[in-house]
Amino acid sequence: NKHQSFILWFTGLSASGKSSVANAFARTLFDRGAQSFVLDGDNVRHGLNSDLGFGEEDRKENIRRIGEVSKLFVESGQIVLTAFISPYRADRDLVRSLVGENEFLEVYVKCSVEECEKRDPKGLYKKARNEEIKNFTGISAPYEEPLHPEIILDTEKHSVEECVKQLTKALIERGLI
Ligand code: GGZ
Repeated sequence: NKHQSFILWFTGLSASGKSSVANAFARTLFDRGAQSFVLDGDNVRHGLNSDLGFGEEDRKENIRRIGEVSKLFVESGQIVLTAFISPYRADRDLVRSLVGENEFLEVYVKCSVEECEKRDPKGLYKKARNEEIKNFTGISAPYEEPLHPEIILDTEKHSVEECVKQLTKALIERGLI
């Protein structure tokens, strides 16, 4: 077993680029012969967690369940890439404690609210400003920046391809891939 299994926990604002980088990185891992799986809003919030909304308690439960599912994936030998806002530090730390220090890498996908709002690919920031959507992260709900993330990817300064290269380098340095 040449590859270790671990969780790359992407965290950041809506439209910061979490899913884009995670999916591009999954491709890179595949090319290197490593199995990985991406968990994001599209395959989790619409299925397993379709009963949950965006209040503080529901977000907490969202992350708790994703943490437990990720743990199962790690036990099955996969590299798991999770792409959720996960705005609360305590919730991210809970997942970290669930799987153990060596199997959890927090990846802060850094991008200012201003830039995310400019991108606004789904028009959600606009709706949040109009109060059509309540509790929107960065506008009317908090985002707690990671204090000591293993990796920081600045998508405001760097392209998705550049971020994938930085991620690859960081994991090689750690002997994880
Ligand atoms: C934040 C929301 C909200 C609110 C709907 N706040 O850009 P997207 O659309 O595709 O990603 C966002 C996604 C966030 O779900 P997560 O499971 O990642 O959030 S958390 O970790 O905080 O539980 C956005 C959409 O859902 N969305 N309403 N109020 N994002």
